[in-house]
Amino acid sequence: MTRLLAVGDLHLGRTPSALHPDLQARRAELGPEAAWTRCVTAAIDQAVDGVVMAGDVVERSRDLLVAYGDLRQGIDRLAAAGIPVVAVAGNHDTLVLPRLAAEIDNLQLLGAGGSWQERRIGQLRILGWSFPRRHVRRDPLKDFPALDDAAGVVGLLHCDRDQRDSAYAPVSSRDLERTGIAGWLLGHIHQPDPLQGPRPIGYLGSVSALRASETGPRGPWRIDWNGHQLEATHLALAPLRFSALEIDLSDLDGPDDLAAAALDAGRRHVRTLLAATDGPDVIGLRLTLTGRCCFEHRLAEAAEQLLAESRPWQEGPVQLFIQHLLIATDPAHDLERLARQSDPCGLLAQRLLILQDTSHADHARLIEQARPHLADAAGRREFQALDTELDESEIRHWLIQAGRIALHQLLAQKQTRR
Ligand SMILES: [Mn+2]
Repeated sequence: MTRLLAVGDLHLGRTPSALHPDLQARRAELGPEAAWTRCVTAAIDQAVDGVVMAGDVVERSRDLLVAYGDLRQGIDRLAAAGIPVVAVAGNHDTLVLPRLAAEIDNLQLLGAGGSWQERRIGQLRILGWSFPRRHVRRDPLKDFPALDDAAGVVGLLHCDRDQRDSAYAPVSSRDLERTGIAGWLLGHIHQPDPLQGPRPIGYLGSVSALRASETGPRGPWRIDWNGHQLEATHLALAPLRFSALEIDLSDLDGPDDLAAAALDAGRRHVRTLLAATDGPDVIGLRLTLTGRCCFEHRLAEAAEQLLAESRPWQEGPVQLFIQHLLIATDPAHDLERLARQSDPCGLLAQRLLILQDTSHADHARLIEQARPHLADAAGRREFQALDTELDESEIRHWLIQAGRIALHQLLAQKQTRR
């Protein structure tokens, strides 16, 4: 049995963006440095045999002294617990990571200069490759060593998967699989992959949410080797996370109920999270307002006011704030009237009516017009883990949702111009 803690894109030196102004003073407790301290504690508590880091440990090359203190402190604690640290350099820390490794005894850079290098941790052999310069257009797997025995070998690589023309070490999923090793722990893309199954291959993701668009759990992974296969477990220990929630406004009586609905959605979300994990310290809520709203004409103003004036609030051990509000309600009662206009709002309303009516003569044509565009988006790497075969109801759902958001924004522009 061998256990690792695998750390993805850490970006020490980057401050978390999109925080509420009231939380700015706590920025240091919510960023990558705090997440790193928690990684170190987790590694010691879970008695791992080694910590592996998949690159972009540091945000910028001039951040040697920004990162040195925090990284050093953590690595010293790991050294005291007898836990070695192995890292590969990514495109952000190409220059600074080798320098940090030269300064810190217990930090080993793997695959310096872009040549594959192996290091044993417990029963596992870690095979890593580091960025030799900031841009690398050559596929590093072209030089992957021939292995007599691929059992118990784990690949550690910062790379751009399935983006053939990328300047950030392009590799293909097929070639990763073809190596036949026990698993691949990848850095670069901040959205973590599921890493499920007996042979986990994929992105570890950012260790803490660096942008509001990085929604969902963030943290390192515990990797267990039982002598035959790997098992990956996500440890969602980041102090800050962003969560995308939908609020159905159909039962609300007026704009004054909006804040209570947000409060309720946040409370239920925290309850669900705490049932499964410890939960983060702070959650930024990204709320999408849906349903049939009876105060549609006052909704944009109410949402804007809520976003501008609401302050963070406490829900058990978690502090919440509203980071973003998006209106995607169903303006059904207005559509018929709007559709009689010949301006952009009217044209959009006409199409929304057609999309909502599956028996309309033009319905199928609109869906088929959208299919190639949506298929293109669905094929992008962000959605690779998802099913890219779009069925008609999905296309319809996304078109209606996007149409409603656009219509709300058009109507809001008209109102401000008045
Ligand atoms: Mn990167």
